[in-house]
Amino acid sequence: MPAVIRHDWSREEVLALMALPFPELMHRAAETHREHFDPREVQVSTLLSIKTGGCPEDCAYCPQSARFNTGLKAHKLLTVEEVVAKAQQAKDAGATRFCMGAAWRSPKDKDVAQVAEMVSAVKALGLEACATLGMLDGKQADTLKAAGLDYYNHNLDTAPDFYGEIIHTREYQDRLDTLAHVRQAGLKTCCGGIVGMGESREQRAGLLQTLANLPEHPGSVPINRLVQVQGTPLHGTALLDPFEFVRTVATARLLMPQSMVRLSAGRAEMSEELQALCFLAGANSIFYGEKLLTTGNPDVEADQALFVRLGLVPMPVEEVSRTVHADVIEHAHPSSCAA
Ligand code: SAM
Ligand code: DTB
Ligand code: SF4
Repeated sequence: MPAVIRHDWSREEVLALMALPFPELMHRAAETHREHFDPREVQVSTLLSIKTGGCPEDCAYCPQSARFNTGLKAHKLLTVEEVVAKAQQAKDAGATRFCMGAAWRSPKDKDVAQVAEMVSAVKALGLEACATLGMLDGKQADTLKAAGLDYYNHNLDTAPDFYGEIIHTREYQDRLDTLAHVRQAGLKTCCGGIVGMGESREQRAGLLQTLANLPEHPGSVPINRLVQVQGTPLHGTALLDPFEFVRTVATARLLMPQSMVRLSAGRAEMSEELQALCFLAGANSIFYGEKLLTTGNPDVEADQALFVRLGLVPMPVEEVSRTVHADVIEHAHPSSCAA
C-alpha cells in the first residue's frame, strides 16, 4: 500500500501520538516501519570530522564551539587523501554511507570546492556521500550536487520555541533557508535534531511537527540524544527518561513513514536494550564506527555483535536509494491523526 504522506500535522496531533500508551505507540510504529521497510535492515553510515573545532557559533550542546572550553584540539581541513583513506576504512568495515562534517558556520566557496573533490573521491569508492558544513547558499549546494553528493545534513536541532535557548548566532529561518537551497539543488536532505537538552515533551513534538511539515520529508531523520560534554553550557542537563527518547523515535517513524530514522548521537551511553527498543520503534539507521565527530560511539565489534544478537543486517546501498526514491501520495487533508 502506498504511503500517505502528510505535511500538515498540528502540534496537538503529534502530542496525542507521543502520549499514547507505550505498547500502542510501539505497535503502531512497528507496523508503519514494516509497511515501508524490511525491519531487519539497518542502514550504516560512518562519520568523519574533516574540519574540527574553532567554530564561531554558540550552539550550547556543541564541543566544537570556540566559545566554550572543552579541551578539544582544533584541526584544519583534512586533505582529500586523508579523507579517502578514512572512507576506504569505513567501507571495509561495512559502512555504505560516509558523512563528512565540518565545524563551520557556513563554508567559503573555496572550502566548498575542496569538499567537492572529497565528495567525488568518496563516490568513486562506491559509497553514498553526505556532508554537513553549516549554512549553504544555492550556488554552493549546486556545486556539491555536481560533485556527486547524495545527502546534505543540516539539522533543525529543536522546536522553534526552544531554539532561542540553545543557539543565538543564527536564526531558525536560516536553517530552513539552507534546507530549501539543498532541496532546490536536487540533493536529498538529512535533517533531524537533538533531544535531552532540557526541552519539554511539547517541544519535542514541535521539532517532529516542523520536520514532518517541511515541503518534503527529509530522506534521513537523525534523532540525536544529547552527548553531554564538559565545558559546554548543556553539560549537567537533567537526563531524559529513556522511554521518552523511544517515544520520540516512534513518533518520528509515524510522521515520516518513508524516511530513514537514524538512531544518532548518544548510542555510546545507551544500553543495548534501549537501542533494541529504538529499532522496534522504527529506527533503521545508525552511525557506525568508533567516533562520531569528536565524541565516542560504540565499537564496531560491539555493533556487529548486537546486529547478530538482534538478527539485524546492514541495508544494501541499492535499497537505500529505492526506499528514498519511492513514489508517495501527497495527502493534504487526512481525517484522522493515526498514521
Ligand atoms: N557545523 C555544522 C552545523 O552545525 O550545521 C555541521 C556540524 S554540527 C556538529 C552537526 C550536528 O551535530 C548539529 O546540528 C547537532 O545536531 C549535532 N551535535 C553536535 N553536538 C552534539 C552533541 N553534543 N550531542 C548531540 N548532537 C550533537
Ligand atoms: C547528526 O545529526 N549527528 C551527527 C551528524 N549529524 C553530523 C553529529 C553528532 C555529533 C555528536 C558530538 C560530536 O561527536 O562532536
Ligand atoms: Fe559550530 Fe556546528 Fe558546533 Fe554549532 S553545531 S558550534 S555550527 S560545529
